[in-house]
Amino acid sequence: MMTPEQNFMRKIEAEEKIEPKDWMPEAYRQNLIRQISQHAHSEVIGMQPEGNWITRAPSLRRKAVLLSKVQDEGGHGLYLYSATETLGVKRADLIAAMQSGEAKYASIFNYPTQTWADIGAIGWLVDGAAIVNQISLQRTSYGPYSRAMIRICKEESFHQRQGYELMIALAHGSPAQKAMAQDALNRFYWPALMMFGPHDAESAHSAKSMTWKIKRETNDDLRQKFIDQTVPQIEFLGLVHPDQDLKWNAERGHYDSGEIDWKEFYNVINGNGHCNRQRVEHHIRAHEEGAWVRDAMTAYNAKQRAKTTE
Ligand code: FAQ
Repeated sequence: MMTPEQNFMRKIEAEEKIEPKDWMPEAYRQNLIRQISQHAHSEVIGMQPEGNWITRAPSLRRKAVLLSKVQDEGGHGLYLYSATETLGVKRADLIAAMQSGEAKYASIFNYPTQTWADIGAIGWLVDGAAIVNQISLQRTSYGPYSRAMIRICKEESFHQRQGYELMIALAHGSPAQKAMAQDALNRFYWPALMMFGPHDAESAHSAKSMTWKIKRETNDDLRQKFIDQTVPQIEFLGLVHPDQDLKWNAERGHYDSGEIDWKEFYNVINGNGHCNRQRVEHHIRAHEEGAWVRDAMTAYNAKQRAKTTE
């Protein structure tokens, strides 16, 4: 007879998904709540940098594409909050933890979007980095998270393509447009590498998350994939690679990279990036302005329940 713990590890080893009603170690549950809720917060906060450009998109086509992309990100946040709620927590508590600064969201969304080219760079590099990570997470051991990732990746690949297509238009446009594309690449390249988190040796949660198959590949391995795939994309655009130390390493079969500015990374994740305060304040304001919608839904649900129990 197996103990619940042994049965849990048997399922993990056999690549069977863990479902909400299955027994799971408390630390597994807590680690999932932490990661999935932070992922949800990232999707929702991630609407702000691009939302900033919806009213200023240069054509109706670009505006429709951007509007639709930003709406998708909101939808991803909702699936991910629902996936987190299957672990026995309330969405309102998760949101309160993000608003108080107790729970993090991806560092990248604390950088400002200064020009229209930044919208291209975000789709190409930020969604591109998110996909590399999320493809791997499609095989995560927790069923609801894994299924959410499959759908989200389909939408993210459209996001990545629209961003790259925008960059092609700028990079092959006038000299001023090409310069704008280069500037956006220079500003977003390093923060995109930071999205994969600290080096494996510094990553507090990785070892446990890999054993439990919450994460399937390490921070450094995923970052390397992204670095390697981005080099030919930069070449195709005819832009200059922002990493002066980048070199092909034939022995490893990968590019060697310059070092990330970890001081900047920790500064941003600890709340002191360029836009941290602005992002959270905006979220709180929008949340408060939407209180009447939540109140109306609660009242409606109470009325419906009263009707069915009459
Ligand atoms: N930013 O021990 P680790 C998107 C924190 S989706 C902020 O390595 P872990 C779509 C980490 O949370 C982007 N914090 O942690 C989109 C932990 O803090 P804690 C979001 C970071 O969990 C596109 C501490 O540092 N994607 O972009 C970051 O094993 C465009 C120690 O780190 C996901 O969330 C960071 N970059 O590995 C939307 C994917 N890195 O909790 C709109 C799912 C680390 O102890 C527009 N998440 N930290 O206080 C993951 O894969 C993992 O959670 C990692 C971090 C890889 C992010």
